[in-house]
Amino acid sequence: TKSLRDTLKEIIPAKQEQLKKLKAEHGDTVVGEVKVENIIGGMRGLKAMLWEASVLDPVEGIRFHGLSIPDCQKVLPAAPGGKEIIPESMLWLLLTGQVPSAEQTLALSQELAAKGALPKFVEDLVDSFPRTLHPMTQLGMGVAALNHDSAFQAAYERGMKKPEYWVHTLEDCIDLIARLPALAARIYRNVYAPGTPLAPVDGSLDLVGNYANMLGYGENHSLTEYLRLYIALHGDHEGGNASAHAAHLVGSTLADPYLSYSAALFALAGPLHGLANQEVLRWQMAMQAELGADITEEKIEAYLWKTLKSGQVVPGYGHGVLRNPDPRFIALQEFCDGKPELKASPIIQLVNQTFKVAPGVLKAHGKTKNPYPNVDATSGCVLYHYGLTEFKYYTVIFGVSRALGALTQLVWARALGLPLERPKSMSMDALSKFIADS
Ligand code: NMX
Ligand code: MLT
Repeated sequence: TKSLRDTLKEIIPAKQEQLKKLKAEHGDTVVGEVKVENIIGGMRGLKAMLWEASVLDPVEGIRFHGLSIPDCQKVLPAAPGGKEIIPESMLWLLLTGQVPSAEQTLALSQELAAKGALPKFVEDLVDSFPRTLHPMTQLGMGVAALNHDSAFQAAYERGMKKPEYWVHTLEDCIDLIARLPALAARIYRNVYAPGTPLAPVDGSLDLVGNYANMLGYGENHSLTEYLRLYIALHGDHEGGNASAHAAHLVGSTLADPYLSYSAALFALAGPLHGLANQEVLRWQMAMQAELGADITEEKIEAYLWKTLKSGQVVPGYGHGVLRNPDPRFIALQEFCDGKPELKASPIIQLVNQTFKVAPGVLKAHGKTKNPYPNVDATSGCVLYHYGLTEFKYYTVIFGVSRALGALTQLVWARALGLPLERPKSMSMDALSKFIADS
């Protein structure tokens, strides 16, 4: 069976040829128009970047190289003894566009485990952080510091040629993905259980098997499976989301993958993006505390209005692209539906009750273009059910995941020789003058 590197070597020339042709034959084809509302509206809807691994349809949701989430659940290999898709098989799909065999997936798990330990200086750095520093800040700083050992940076300093860029980028990306669980678990231990032992990376486990083990949940097979699904599904959401886009922008300067991905993490740490999963739990818990034991749909509706009237967003609802319930939300709900103890969990029931009421309230409120839940509406609440209750940590798990897609893009950006990203900005005066003159 072919290795990941040989598979990539085989497919890269055809993709390079495809790009060359697109540029030469269709470079001046018009794809869309730029309106003033795009310029002042966060570039929403503007088709302005190349992203290979996934495409987000507003109605259907995400497809990874054409495969929907249910397709992926049918064809992507699980961990030995598990049923859910795992980040390794998702990473292989994202990088190559091909479905890996069980053997290829296992080989990737073994490679990641072999490379999973942190350098001592990063352990010391992370151990020096105050416990009160937000886990996402710690994760971003730890990832940036890993660039000490960047193969790409070392090769660049030696004067490598452009065709070699992707090779060293890939090595850094694999090393980074391999080390994320040890880094993320160390942060968890330091913040929430200082002084307790931390399991070493176990060569016989898959990436999430190791992560769960290092978090202290290795015995909980159900949570480990949930984390596998969660991390595989959050891996990529096309290119325009803030974290992926940040990694792409920084990567376009030829900064190494560690620096590029730390930028992604700091974007993910914002409440309108990845931090929403911690905000959802906080909000649902406050709702539970205020409404007491007898929670009815009418009471939830009133609570939703109270949130909106106080000028806050309803966390976990709305989306920059989606105009339907997020299929990742649906997949996580289905995971819960298949498990009686999850179905009976008060927090999951509250998520379900909120889902029944919130779209109607948001429609009546009339502002959000998408009144439906995104993935964050449930992802953290499931963790809470499992006893992983430290909600300030939740976005770190998202951060372990998003590396799959953001780093895949970096490999392809280097293989395709994509240029520095540098859009043109305009001042309001320049815009007004342009409008007056046209
Ligand atoms: N609750 C209340 N108001 C909302 C919501 C919401 N959930 N979603 C959008 N709006 C408002 C939004 O603030 C804006 O108001 P204004 O004109 O006063 O600025 C208006 O509706 C139009 O916004 P949209 O065009 O529908 O949304 P946009 O594309 O700008 O933003 C989000 C998308 C996701 C930032 C937005 O829906 C939101 O803030 N949602 C809550 C936070 C959240 O769940 N984020 C997680 C996204 C997923 N992720 O994992 O990253
Ligand atoms: C994501 O997964 O990145 C979020 O759903 C936000 C987005 O796609 O813009």
